[in-house]
Amino acid sequence: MGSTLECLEGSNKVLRKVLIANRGEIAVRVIRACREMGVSPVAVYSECDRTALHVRLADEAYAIGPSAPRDSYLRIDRIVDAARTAGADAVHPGYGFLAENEEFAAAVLDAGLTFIGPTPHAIALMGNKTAARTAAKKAGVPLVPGSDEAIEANATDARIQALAERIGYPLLVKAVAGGGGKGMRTVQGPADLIGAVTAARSEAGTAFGDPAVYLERQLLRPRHIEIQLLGDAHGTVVPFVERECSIQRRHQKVVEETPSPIVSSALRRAMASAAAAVAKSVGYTNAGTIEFLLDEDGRFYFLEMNTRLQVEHPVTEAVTGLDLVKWQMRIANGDRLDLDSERLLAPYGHAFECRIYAEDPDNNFLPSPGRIESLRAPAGPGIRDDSGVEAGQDVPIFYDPLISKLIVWAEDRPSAIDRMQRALSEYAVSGIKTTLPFFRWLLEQPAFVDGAFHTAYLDDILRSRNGQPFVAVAPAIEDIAAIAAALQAVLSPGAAAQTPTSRWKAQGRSEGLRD
Ligand code: MV4
Repeated sequence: MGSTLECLEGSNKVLRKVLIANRGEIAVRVIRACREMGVSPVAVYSECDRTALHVRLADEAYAIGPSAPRDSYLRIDRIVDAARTAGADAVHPGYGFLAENEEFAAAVLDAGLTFIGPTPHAIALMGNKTAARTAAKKAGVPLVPGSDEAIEANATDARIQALAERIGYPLLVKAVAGGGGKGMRTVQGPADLIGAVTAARSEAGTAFGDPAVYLERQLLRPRHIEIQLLGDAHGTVVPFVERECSIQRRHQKVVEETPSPIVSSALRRAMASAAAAVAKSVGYTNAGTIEFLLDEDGRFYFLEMNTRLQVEHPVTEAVTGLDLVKWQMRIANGDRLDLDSERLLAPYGHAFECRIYAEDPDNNFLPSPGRIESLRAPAGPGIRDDSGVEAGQDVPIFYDPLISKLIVWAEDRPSAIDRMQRALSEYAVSGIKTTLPFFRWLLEQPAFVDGAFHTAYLDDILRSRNGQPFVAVAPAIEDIAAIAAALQAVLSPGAAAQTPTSRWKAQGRSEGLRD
């Protein structure tokens, strides 16, 4: 503990106390990094979070308002006040909430504190998707054909039609202030163009307070592959091995892995240097991610940049052995990135992350908030469970219902799939519905096992299943199976323990006997 603190004190700034402007698993994740560095973590919390894990793990905690995000975790004034009151030196934003809000980063700096993230300028620049495309183009990185600027607010229909003809169909109307698929529309041909632009503008105006949209040719069945990077305050940018994030449901990532099953080391190097070139061209500092689309011919295109630590950062940590949150703090402290760049591009083994949600997969993934009655997380070799909740606690209705991120590492992809299946079978949660049964099913799908998927794969396969349940047997049958398994365990213990002779018996054990 002491040695790291000395290291932090050795450079131009000192981080002794860090306020974490977030909740849930990411607040816990940052608190853990603080602890290991001898830095005192300070929590903030909303009304419903007053007894949350992140509050109990911190050294101090400040109430910042009612449960609705806009009244607490989005209140820049209250969070900055809490940081001042606590005497914090720095603020870590986590992801979501204010993490990519340039006004928040600026307010933290104006209060004389260090923001553990990029500059307000970099956040604003990359938050504007056409400005980000311009930066990528200048850096010599391939772009999907599209408009260089937002469509002018007063553009005539004929002008929009002409722009679209030049780009080609099918195309996408995207919000300039958007990202993550919000305010995006598909256009198959000229007939739906003007309607889509009008609808997208209105959606973007409501969602982002900025109605500006632009056009991009739509790639069909692309993969989503992203490059993590770090930039220090001395001009060094280091890119990492890619993350494969094509398994998404309605624009929400569901499973991430690294390395990608289809990226060669030559392609990895090309994508990594493209990502680093974009970051360098804007003087990027701290952790960021460049998203690419990869088409069926293996060509990649710049999509957008995320100016934050991402949810899926642990898979990168698993195959590189680095702690990205600690590096964020060192960078904010003014330290130099003295990392071996070869090591960052040479993944050791393979890692997956499953985002386990309090949602009912048998009811169209409807959120399932409520009290967690019991919870047993998997453990053992190669397992990491980044969770923000505990048994006896409530999953609030106010926030993203993520319960935990289950990360596994193993020496190769097939073993990592085996290990994830083992971990999922150990995971037992009662009191709320979770997406665990869905993941147990997904990890058995041939396309998943073969790595033969793209960004539309999961939505397509879910649609084709037509709402069939993910748990193979009905609850009444499960109970009978559990009783049968228990009877067998009592009457012939050796046989029961050693030979799960059928699928229903194994099911009976895992579903019925878990409490
Ligand atoms: C695209 C695309 C195809 N072509 N852009 C969706 C979220 C936002 N980040 C951008 N997105 C897409 N942009 C072009 N020119 C397909 C998607 C897309 C997608 C991208 C990444 C991961 C999942 C996706 C699911 C559907 C569509």
